Amino acid sequence: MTEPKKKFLAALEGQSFDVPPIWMMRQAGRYLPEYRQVRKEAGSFLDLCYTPDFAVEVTLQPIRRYSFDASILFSDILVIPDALGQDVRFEEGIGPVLKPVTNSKELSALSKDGLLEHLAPVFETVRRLSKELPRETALIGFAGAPWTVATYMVGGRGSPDQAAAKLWAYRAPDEFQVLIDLLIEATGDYLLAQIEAGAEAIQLFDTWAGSLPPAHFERWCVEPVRQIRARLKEAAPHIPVIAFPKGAGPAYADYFKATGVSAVSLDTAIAPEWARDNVQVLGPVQGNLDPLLLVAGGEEMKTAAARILEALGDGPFIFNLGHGIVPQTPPEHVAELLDFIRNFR
Ligand code: 1CP
Repeated sequence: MTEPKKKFLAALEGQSFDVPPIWMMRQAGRYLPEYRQVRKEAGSFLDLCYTPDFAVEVTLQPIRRYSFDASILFSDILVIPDALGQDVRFEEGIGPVLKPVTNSKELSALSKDGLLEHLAPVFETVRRLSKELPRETALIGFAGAPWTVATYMVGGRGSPDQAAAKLWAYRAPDEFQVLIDLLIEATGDYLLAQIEAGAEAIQLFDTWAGSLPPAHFERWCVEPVRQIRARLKEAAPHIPVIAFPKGAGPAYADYFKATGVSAVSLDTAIAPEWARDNVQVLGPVQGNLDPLLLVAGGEEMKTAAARILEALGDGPFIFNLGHGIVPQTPPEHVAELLDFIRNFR
């Protein structure tokens, strides 16, 4: 007898449900006391990512608490620069700190030789998760999209305007293209290895997609994701790919068509009715409650969740946030929201 299709994967194939599948970006993390405990034990953040015992445990924590329909591998988008040979650290209270790559010479010091060996613990984590997860829970692998990863590699840390990467891309596009091409290849290798280890769907995070003007958005966000998607489609045609071009605004629709991804994840600023009429007509969508409404909880959160469910619930849809859960989120608000969604119809 064949097992019934997991709800999250069925939604990505176009099915609709009375109660949509639910997961949340950053569903593992500092808002959970049990995460903070393991994080302390692990020492550094990268040690947490590269130690399968710890990474498996923190991936499973939100599944145990909330029975989400999908779990996302615990890792970070910045393991790629780390594996390429860039110096990457995570500092308490600051976030990621990288030794910036700012010219061709520094760029040529990076190499994808040994990438998969370096990332072997991540694949081990995926293998273990695919055995340990409840049978109805799907396993999502992920990576950062090339543009977003490049903003950290060039800027050396998160920045409000991504100025360092933008200036390089504007002043010397052919040089910057070399970095993006390296990331397209490395990311493709990395994701195919996650799929081989048991990832059942892939999400590409392009957190800083919204900072580029249209022609540059096409070159640095759409085209790299299109190439990665095409390679995965060729090598692993049955694996759905979700893209999160945060801040893309009205370009969400063209982005969906041009990249050929299976679904898009909507950010908080997108009106759900607009998304129904312009994006969901193209395929499944995921989103998009403001993570700060989850912090606030109560009626304001429920009203916003209801509007999303009313607008998008009749088509292929996955309930999620418009960006990741923030550390000050009360865990009981997550339970309150799930209860609301699961009893909405
Ligand atoms: O101290 C800690 O515990 C570190 C906090 C943390 C966590 C929990 C970081 C550092 N990364 C992660 C895990 C993570 N990051 C996951 C897996 C967990 C899950 O989703 O449940 C994922 C998918 C990411 C993706 C990620 N990392 C993105 C894209 C999504 C997004 O949130 O926009 C980005 C931009 C990063 C970089 C990064 N890593 C960590 C931080 C604090 C940041 C953001 C820095 C900034 O604001 O610029």
